[in-house]
Amino acid sequence: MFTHAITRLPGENFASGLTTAQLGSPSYPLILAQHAAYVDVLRGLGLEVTVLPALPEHPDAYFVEDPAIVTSKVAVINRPGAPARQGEETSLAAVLAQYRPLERIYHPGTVDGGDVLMVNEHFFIGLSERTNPEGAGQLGSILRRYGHTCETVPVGQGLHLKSSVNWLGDERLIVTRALADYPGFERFEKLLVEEAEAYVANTLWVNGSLLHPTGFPLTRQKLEKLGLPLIELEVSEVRKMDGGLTCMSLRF
Ligand code: CIR
Repeated sequence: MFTHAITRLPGENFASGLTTAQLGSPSYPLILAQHAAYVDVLRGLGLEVTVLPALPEHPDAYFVEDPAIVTSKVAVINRPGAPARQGEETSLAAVLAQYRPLERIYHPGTVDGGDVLMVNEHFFIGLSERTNPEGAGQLGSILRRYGHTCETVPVGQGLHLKSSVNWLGDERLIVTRALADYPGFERFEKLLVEEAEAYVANTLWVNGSLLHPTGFPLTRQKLEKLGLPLIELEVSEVRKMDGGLTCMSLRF
């Protein structure tokens, strides 16, 4: 169960962040409202939520999931894979030091937290354009030193590993077709997301509830069969910046 979450407000210049999505220009008032609704949902699920101020020099910094990883035992300060995002991790370190011992990823390693999928004490580390083998190796050594287990997964398509696969509690994953047959996921029951609804693979488990983006009726029907509380959130403006529900918080 999570007791805390760290989030960061999007800044006025958030639209100058990195994106490959061609979904039009995002609205600042709307993303602020969507972010506020997200924070409210986390609070409603019993988490103590820290909302950090925007970092004007890093327009993507509200995607706090990427510059750090927090486990039950340690916080890892990442070296983000996109040069424009390097530096976001600095102010997070001071915050996370209140909760966990800190470890770091060093040059030439790069790791984005969006590539790190936690399933209880086991970690799947995606190798992507953002997380390189050196970074994954450093992260693996840190995690093992703290008693965790881990393995790497080639990401293939999508920005991060968690763009395509997420944990739904127990031994269940939500996963796109591209990763559904990955041997490392064999032991899981899989909720398959069709190509047209790929974005909903970024569904977030929080204390037994599932937060998912609005607008994916086929997958919603499958999620309903799990019998877990479902919370639908509008994240249109976040999606325009290649982000999703998992990206906007660190939960621990
Ligand atoms: C980026 O390209 O880095 C941001 N615009 C989006 C990051 C999304 N983060 C995530 O999936 N964990």
